[in-house]
Amino acid sequence: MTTRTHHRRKLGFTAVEVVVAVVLGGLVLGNVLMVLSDTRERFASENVAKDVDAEARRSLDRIALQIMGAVRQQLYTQVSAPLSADSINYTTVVGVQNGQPVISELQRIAMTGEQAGAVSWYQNPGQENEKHVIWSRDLRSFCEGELPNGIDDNGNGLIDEKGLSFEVDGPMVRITLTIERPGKDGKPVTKTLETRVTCRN
Ligand SMILES: [Ca+2]
Ligand SMILES: [Ca+2]
Repeated sequence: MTTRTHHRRKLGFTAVEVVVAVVLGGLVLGNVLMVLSDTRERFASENVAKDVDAEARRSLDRIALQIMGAVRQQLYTQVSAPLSADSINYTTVVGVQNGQPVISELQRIAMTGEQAGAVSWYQNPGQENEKHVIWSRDLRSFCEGELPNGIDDNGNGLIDEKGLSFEVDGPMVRITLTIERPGKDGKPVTKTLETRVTCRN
């Protein structure tokens, strides 16, 4: 065997090695990219779930705080189970003057909007000096698992309750809220929260 043939054989072997290495490298890289893309998709859908969760909590806390500060005798929405209302009118105590509580202007928290519902807060609703702030834009039209059919589909004791519902029982108000956003895969991501608060004033 001459030195040249040996050299050529050596080169040929190296070329096979290179091809194998390239193929293997490609496979490894492909797997790494696949794992990365899976992870990214998982993070993205986890993020939507987290955002929906956070929005539901923030909205419910905001509503609950308002109702807790409401004046019991001036809770103008009195709907009891199995019925519920998608809005509530109330006043709050905003201070004390000469030993007497100072009552706020009329306020309202309501589900508004056509397709995608919104949680709206109003001061002086329907008046010239009305103030309107949207607290959330991702309200589901009906509570999770509920259909407009005259029965309590989701078994929570309320019939056909909306994405935002208030049920008043004396000084206690039960607030239910369902936030929904489309997920990365197109399927809706939904969060339903419920709380019961008592008007303090
Ligand atoms: Ca129900
Ligand atoms: Ca129903």
